[in-house]
Amino acid sequence: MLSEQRKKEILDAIGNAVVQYDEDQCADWCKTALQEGLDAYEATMKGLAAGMDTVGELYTRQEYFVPELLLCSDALYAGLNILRPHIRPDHAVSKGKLLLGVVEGDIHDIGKNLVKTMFEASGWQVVDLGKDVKLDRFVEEQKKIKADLVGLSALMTTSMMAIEKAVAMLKAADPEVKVLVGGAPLNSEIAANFGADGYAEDAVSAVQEAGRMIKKQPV
Ligand code: B1M
Repeated sequence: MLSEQRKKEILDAIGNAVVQYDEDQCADWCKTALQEGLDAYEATMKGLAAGMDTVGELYTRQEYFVPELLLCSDALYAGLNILRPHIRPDHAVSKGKLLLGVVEGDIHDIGKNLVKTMFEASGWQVVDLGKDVKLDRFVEEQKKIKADLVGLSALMTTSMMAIEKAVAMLKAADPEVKVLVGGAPLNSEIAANFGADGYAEDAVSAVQEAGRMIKKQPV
């Protein structure tokens, strides 16, 4: 049984490897996490994503710049590739088909990829349109594949305005469509004002919210 102290040591080491953009260290510590029985999702969120939060602070303080952010992202992905196959599905949630993407003007896709990972781990089929996705592409794809949910992600206060447009376009094409939105600048109030049917602040709650949305349970 892993002690709390050892767990913290491993999570801190994973986070530090992201901050120091050390891909090898990050992958090695993620392997150690698995070998020592740490939950893969906990290692992802409290190790990799926590490290990326620190990176964001360094960027805000102008100690890191875009090149460092990219290197830190590479380190995060080196760890995520190790952990992803071990993220356990949550059998309690409903399965369905999700059309997912980051809206136009926004190339941040780490959070969207974590959302995708959690949905897939939970048995959903995910059609991933990627990042910086033109809004009419969401509408066209949804017409073709008729997903149970459309998931829109935005990481910037500027790009999140595209979410409101996308929701309106999707609803104009099909008033029955259900749209789930998320990303750091959003909250449930903004999501509701944008006309979205659901909002989630992280990848796990996104799957739970999706389950609720497709079962049409009351909020
Ligand atoms: Co940039 N960036 N970045 N960046 N970047 C932010 C977002 C920023 C907050 C940094 C800052 O100023 N402190 C800032 C936005 C400011 C704002 O608008 N409020 C910013 C900026 C300004 C920029 C550029 C404009 C910089 C420049 O070029 N001068 C540029 C943007 C270019 C563009 O998009 N057009 C830019 C570029 C980049 C990189 C490419 C270098 C890199 C992204 C690499 C990549 O994604 N492949 C990058 C990074 C890494 C960041 C920070 C440091 C980290 C983002 C991240 O990955 N977080 C970020 C600062 C920060 O967030 N602290 C910053 C970790 C991730 C796990 O969390 O994405 O929030 P997150 O996802 C969560 C939830 O939000 C939620 O679940 C996820 C998992 O739990 N979620 C959903 C997300 N989508 C969801 C969808 C759902 C449900 C939940 O349903 C569908």
